[in-house]
Amino acid sequence: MKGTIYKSTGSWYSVKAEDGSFYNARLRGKFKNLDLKVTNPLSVGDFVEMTIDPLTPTEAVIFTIVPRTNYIIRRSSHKTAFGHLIACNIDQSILLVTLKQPKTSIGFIDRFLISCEAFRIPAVIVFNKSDLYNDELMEEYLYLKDVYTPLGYTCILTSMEKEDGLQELMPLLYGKTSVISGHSGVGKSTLVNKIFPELALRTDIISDHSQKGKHTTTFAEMYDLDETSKVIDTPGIKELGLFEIEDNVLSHYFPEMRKLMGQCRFHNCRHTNEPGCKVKDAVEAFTIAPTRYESYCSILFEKETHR
Ligand SMILES: Nc1nc2c(ncn2[C@@H]2O[C@H](COP(=O)(O)OP(=O)(O)OP(=O)(O)O)[C@@H](O)[C@H]2O)c(=O)[nH]1
Ligand SMILES: [Mg+2]
Ligand SMILES: [Zn+2]
Repeated sequence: MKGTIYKSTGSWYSVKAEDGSFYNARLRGKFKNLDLKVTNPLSVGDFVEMTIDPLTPTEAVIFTIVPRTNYIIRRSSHKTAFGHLIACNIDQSILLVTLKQPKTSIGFIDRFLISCEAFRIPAVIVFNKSDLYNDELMEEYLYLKDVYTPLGYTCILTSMEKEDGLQELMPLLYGKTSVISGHSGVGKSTLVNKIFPELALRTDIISDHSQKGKHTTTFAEMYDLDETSKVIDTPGIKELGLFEIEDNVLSHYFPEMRKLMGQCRFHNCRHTNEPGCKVKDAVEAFTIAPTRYESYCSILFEKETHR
């Protein structure tokens, strides 16, 4: 029987079968993740094949993972050479950020967007907690919106507290599987609770956590909005290590640099000190945002020191 993983809590998976019923499932025997070095062999969003245990009809055994179209992965916190799968087979990434309580860094936003570009996952940036923004932070939001919108990332300003901005976000969720990511405490679960008011129980649980960054959510979980729309709540990301991105392709994951591909004097230009570099020209002309170029350089140099 075919199924989709809705939740994973270590070695047990909650799987929704084709017929709509949920099973507690385990993986059969030892299961190696073919080409990925990851700490978890399966994640939310994985399509699997399973057999139902005739003795315990609510339990199933997974024996096949259908090849993934994409995945979001972060570096494992305890085994740094390994990744941890957050979600698979997704259509859209909703990156929830805040300019206050806690503040999301621009470097983090850019790293996250690069990993979305690498898998061609469209990304939406939701700036939450607008109720806490003063004039200066509102200006910062408007600046960032001007930076990211032309690159193809829709920016939305929300306040879950005031229920502002949801009317802009909701239409983007229909007909897709969306994963909601971001640092701990930015309001991911609060958003999921607004989308699914019937999960009121969960609201109760998290409403106590008035402080930031407590890592309230510990496992990713998927919810059905309707037949064709799914939303995945995920645990807060501390640090986003990038995987498998070579120096010479890094700029391809910056849409504004990708546009200039092949125009530099040297075909293997790294866009740092080379003469005749169109990317640097664009940075000087402010057609590439300085913050974006800074992110590019910091990732490039960080990769060098890791060698
Ligand atoms: N002022 C304000 N607080 C908010 C807003 N949205 C969420 N919060 C609060 O922020 C805190 C953290 O929210 P959560 O939804 O638990 O955050 P999370 O992103 O799920 O965090 P993790 O599960 O730890 O990754 C809670 O106290 C929320 O009530 C908002 O728009 N404005
Ligand atoms: Mg949460
Ligand atoms: Zn160049």
